Amino acid sequence: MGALIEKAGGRIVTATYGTDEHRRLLRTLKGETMWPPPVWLMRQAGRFLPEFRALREKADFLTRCMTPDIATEITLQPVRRFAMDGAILFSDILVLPWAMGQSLEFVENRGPVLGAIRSEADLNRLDPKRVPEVTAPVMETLSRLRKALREPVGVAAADTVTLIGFAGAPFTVACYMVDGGGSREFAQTRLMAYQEPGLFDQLIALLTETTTDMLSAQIEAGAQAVMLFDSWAGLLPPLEFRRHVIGATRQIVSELKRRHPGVPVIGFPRLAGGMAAEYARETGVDTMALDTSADLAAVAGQVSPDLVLQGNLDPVSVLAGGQAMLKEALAIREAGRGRPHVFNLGHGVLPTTPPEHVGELIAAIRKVN
Ligand code: 1CP
Repeated sequence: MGALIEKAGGRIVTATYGTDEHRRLLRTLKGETMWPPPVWLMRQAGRFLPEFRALREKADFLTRCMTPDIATEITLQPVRRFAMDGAILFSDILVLPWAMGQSLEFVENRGPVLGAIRSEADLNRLDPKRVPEVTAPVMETLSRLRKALREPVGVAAADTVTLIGFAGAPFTVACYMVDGGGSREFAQTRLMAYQEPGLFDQLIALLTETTTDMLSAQIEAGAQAVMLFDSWAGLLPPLEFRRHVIGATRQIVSELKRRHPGVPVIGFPRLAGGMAAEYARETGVDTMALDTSADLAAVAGQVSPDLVLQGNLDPVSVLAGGQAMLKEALAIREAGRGRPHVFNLGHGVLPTTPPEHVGELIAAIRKVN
């Protein structure tokens, strides 16, 4: 098969695949090697599309996450346009602490602001038992999405798009919970890990357990794969990295595997650098997502040939577009040839990225040669 079809203003947006070839992302996440590789983009939902900005006027961020009609629509927007191989749930890593009762507000041009956790009393005020009820709308969104993706969605054919659930990994979520918002250094969080290791361990343990349960609920609601975003993993030195990144991730993955054998788990230890190979070996993730700084070919030489790699085009190159983007993108695609690889960015797509650049990128990745 493999005949290219043209839709959406004459651009090549997808390819038709024989029956054994559909669900390319799910099959790759389970370890198969595909050429060309499946493709989706981190943070593809709710960021760069004009049709998202229109919805943004309608409700604040948390309301958008918690309203199944809106969250379903935002998740499907990039699929409708580009037939992405994956649809990532529109939600946020901070929904979990908010669901446990931590105050959270998304402030325009500033980002999230949380009531910082600094003491055992603060920690004890969190209530993990509230999570299933508060996050019920997210699970409803996932079941609607799973149903919607059984039919054609825009230029995507029926039953070809893999639905991805996600959570923040414990260390990264703890960063926002302790520092009380975004930061470059998350100094308060790292100080707590050194000065009050007992308290910090309690926080990580709470997040490990609640994240496992929430991801498990996402799988039960229809997610076909789940991803753990550890965006700030690279801030930790090796000993702390082993404890709070590798240790926590390993616990989550092993429990998910026990409850849902066969459901792929993607880990993203951003800026892990020299610790990435150990993360790959020790956590049990099926796929390791690489950030922009990693050399995909070099990492491929350091990890098991069965480990799926995902990534890792610089999001700024997609903002730039043109030959610069295509050259980088095709070099990364080539570096993944002959092994299971999911083409993606090394971090989230930037909000100001022109949608046409994304269209050109997807077409180039899907071109068979
Ligand atoms: O103003 C708005 O409309 C809110 C912007 C926004 C959006 C669209 C936030 C606030 N979160 C999201 C969605 C989101 N966040 C998704 C949805 C699906 C997708 O398109 O991928 C996902 C997977 C996330 C994950 C997320 N949130 C991460 C991990 C990935 C990464 O980019 O490193 C992190 C660190 C966050 C925290 C967060 N939420 C929102 C913002 C602005 C931030 C970053 C805060 C900071 O550190 O400055």
